Amino acid sequence: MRQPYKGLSLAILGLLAGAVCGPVALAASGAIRNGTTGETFDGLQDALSSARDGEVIEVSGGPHTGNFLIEHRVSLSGRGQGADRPVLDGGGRGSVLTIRAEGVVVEDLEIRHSGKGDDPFFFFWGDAGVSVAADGATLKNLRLSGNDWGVVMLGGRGSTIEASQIEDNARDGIAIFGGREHRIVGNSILRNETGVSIDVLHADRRSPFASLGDPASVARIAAENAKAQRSEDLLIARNEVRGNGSYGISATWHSRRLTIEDNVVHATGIERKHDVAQMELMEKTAAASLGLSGIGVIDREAIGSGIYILCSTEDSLIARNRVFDNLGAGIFVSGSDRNEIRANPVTGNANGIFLVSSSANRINRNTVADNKAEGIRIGGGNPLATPSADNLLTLNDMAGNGVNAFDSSGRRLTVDDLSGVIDSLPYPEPVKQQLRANRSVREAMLGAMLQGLVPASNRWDDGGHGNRYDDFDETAEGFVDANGDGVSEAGRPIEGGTAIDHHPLDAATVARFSAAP
Ligand SMILES: [Ca+2]
Ligand SMILES: [Ca+2]
Repeated sequence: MRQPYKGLSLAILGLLAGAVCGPVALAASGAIRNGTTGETFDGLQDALSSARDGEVIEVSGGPHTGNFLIEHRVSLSGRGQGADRPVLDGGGRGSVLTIRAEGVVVEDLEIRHSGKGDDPFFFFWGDAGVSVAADGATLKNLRLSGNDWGVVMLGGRGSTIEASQIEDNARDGIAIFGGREHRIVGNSILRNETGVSIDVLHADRRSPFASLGDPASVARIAAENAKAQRSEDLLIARNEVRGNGSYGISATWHSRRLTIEDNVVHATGIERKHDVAQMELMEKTAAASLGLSGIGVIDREAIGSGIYILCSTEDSLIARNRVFDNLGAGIFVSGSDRNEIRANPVTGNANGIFLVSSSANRINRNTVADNKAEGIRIGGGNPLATPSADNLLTLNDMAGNGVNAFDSSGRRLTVDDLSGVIDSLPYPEPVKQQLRANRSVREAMLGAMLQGLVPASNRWDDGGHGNRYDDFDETAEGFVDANGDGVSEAGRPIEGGTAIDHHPLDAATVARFSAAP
């Protein structure tokens, strides 16, 4: 009769054993602790949810797997062993850490393995290691890798990302949408799609690009663009930005008053390759929606550039960045006005500094050397692009470039210059064949287009001082300095058009001016 109870006793013993094991399990998860109150937690989310403003949540051990949300003004601090930081792991789903409260600090953690969006067109923001939609966040000494996006910042003001490693994320390392006064300082940002991207914030959580397939949406897109919050007053400084796929640092869509300074930007498009298939898919889809041929949605000349500012990025400073050995240009400026590009050493890129359809920029004191094609180039391959105007270039030191200086803005185009763009014109194929075959047809049909292409001019000197060209700084090369002041009385024509530097400098003179504060 007592036999059945024996089994029951064993079961109870088992339960008791489980209970005895309890404190052991708690000890392991005592890895999560409210450092302010001393309370320990089994789960990180419990600790974050119960914390009050001003408290510190300490994390060790791990990996802690899940999606974590911070809705209070707390600090989340990793307590690692030596150089190993405790790990938050998204388990391949969602954003790993989401910040929705002001003044949050996250430090000394590794954050990895977010979900990966299957949207091939980048229309949605997708999942991130850290997603911030709040003011005044501080992220420091983090390692973010293997996420879809490293950090996504949606709006907000006054957040800082510093001293962190942001590596090998599928999309951008740090993506800022409509941010104000954020500081991105002293990070290493390696082998992401783009290292740091700065863009506008649209209200409906995606690029309005996504709805281009719907013709009725065009007006809505325009309205959204007008409402969208641009990025302003950001500081991107002292980062190493290496080996990212498309661009090292990019800024677009009316971003303004950015300061991009003292960064080292190299091996863009080389350590990680730009995803050509992805680009063509995206381009085709966008173009089909717009009824275009699909050529030129993405500017191929800019791919692999170290620093790329485009689409009305204005009133910004790009200074003292070391930009070298990038697949594309060192610094590419497209459709962007009133920026200052100053004192950057730009070496060993395809082009050094490249401007397309950009006006009233100041480009001075840059050292532009050993770039394969042009050192400083104004005007791209597309003859239909609006010429750049009123840029001022002074005290730049150009040496060892394929062509030191090039400026096609002042050239008046002929009908034959347009031969190369016939493919992209919105005409039926038989008309294009006529255009290709018959000059008088080209004259008749493209003449009006030419009338609209007014040449422009840029200043390659300020009336007293121009730039130094190593192929025009000695008497044998045409440099004439009768009064010995280091400034040539003979001007140097700039290849590609009609521009002239009226006051070229010799090497000693440009060095002396550039050394001045
Ligand atoms: Ca020389
Ligand atoms: Ca002189």
